[in-house]
Amino acid sequence: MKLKLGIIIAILCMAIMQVNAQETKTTIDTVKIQTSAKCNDCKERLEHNISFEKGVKSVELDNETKILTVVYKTAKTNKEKIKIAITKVGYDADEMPADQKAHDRLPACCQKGAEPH
Ligand SMILES: [Cu+2]
Repeated sequence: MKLKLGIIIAILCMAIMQVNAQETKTTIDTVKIQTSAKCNDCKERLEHNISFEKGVKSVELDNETKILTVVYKTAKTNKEKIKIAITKVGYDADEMPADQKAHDRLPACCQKGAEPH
């Protein structure tokens, strides 16, 4: 009887450990990154490009603040990588300046000196 109970406890412990292991694998985090987006085209461009980044689950740019909210899997990517991806689309990401070549390829109205529209 004692042995049976021991086995049941052991199985339960293993099951709990397995659940924990799965949780750490799929931990989801959210970051908010200030971008230099100007208009709705910028919003679409950023959301479209960043949504294809590895580990990114959802992307949304706030039209008022131009803050990009990114939900991502911590095992696949991190805030630094997401910011680099934003700079490669041609926009500033927090303190990280836009990739100059990518920025210069943007339509003039979407570049940093442009008036918001
Ligand atoms: Cu734009």
